[in-house]
Amino acid sequence: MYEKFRFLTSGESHGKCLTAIIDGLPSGLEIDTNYINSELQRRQQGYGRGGRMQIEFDTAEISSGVRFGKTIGSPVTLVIYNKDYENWNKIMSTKPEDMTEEKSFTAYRPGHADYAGSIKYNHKDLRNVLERSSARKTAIEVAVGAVAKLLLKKYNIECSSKILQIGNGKNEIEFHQEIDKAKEAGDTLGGKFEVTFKNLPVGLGSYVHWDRCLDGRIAQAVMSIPAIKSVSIGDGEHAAEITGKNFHDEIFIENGKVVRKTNHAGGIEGGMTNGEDLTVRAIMKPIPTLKTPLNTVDSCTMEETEAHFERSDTCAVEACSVVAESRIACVLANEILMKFPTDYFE
Ligand code: EPS
Repeated sequence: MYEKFRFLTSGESHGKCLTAIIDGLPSGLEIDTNYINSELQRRQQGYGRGGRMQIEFDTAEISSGVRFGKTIGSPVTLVIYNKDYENWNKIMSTKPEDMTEEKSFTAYRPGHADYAGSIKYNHKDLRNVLERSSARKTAIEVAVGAVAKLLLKKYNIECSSKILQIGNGKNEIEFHQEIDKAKEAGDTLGGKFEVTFKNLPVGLGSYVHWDRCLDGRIAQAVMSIPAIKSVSIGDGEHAAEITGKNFHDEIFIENGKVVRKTNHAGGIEGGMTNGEDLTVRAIMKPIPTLKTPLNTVDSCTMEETEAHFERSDTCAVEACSVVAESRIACVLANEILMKFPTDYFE
């Protein structure tokens, strides 16, 4: 299927850099690097983040597709250099003569990609799986998402997110208490968040084919963020308990305009935007790298052992909500460019 806004990323967690190539941007779009970098800072923050965030200060370099602050219609390349690479350059070297076993590990970490990834790609050293499966790659996705958000701003579309739950905590004070408790116990926490997009035009997505349904596309984009285990639209997570009379958003007319008094549908009916706010909720599982290691098996000895631990976040739900905003922004940027095709902005 032909997509308008496409991108690919590359880069390992402790490699030299993370890179993205974005294709399909019209020319004349102003690219505000301060905005991209402020989004990258948002992703680095949040109570419960770990040691890596003390090392990195993510900023994006634009190396193609932009001239004098505006896109020129050619692919846009973004690069984020990993500051931590200076501590890993021998271990992550691309040269065969630098081969080392330093930082190799062979005990599968439960909850991570290690077990299936090592079988799939035939790796003995699980470092080869960890490096790309790490959530570090979400940094470059947030940079791409910032560009998508700049495009959406041209159409007055705005987005935000909020944390709904962390552990058993339901407000900011409780979030901090829950995270402190987990950290002290050498444990980790997940949580639930909500992303909202406002001012979307009616009719993004379609009901005509399963793969054009916008809710399906959003679910795929959010579910594939590392550690996400559940995605719902509007009040979808409660739809089993609510009757039809109370669930569906009745339609009224006010000053000649179609209006709703509720938004249980989360802005999507029939796989299309209906003009109401798009609301997406997602649940992140607890970070699977634990200071108090989980039981596992060593892939070399095939004996039971404890999982490998280097360092980790206690909780990264706030960062994850920024990643989800970015992924959804990319889906919507694509839909906007399909609905309102243009090669340039004046
Ligand atoms: C992350 C960088 C990683 C992890 C984290 C996300 O850095 P490092 O492995 O050097 O500590 O902190 O990734 C995970 C916890 C994970 O399970 O993938 C980042 O930049 O967000």
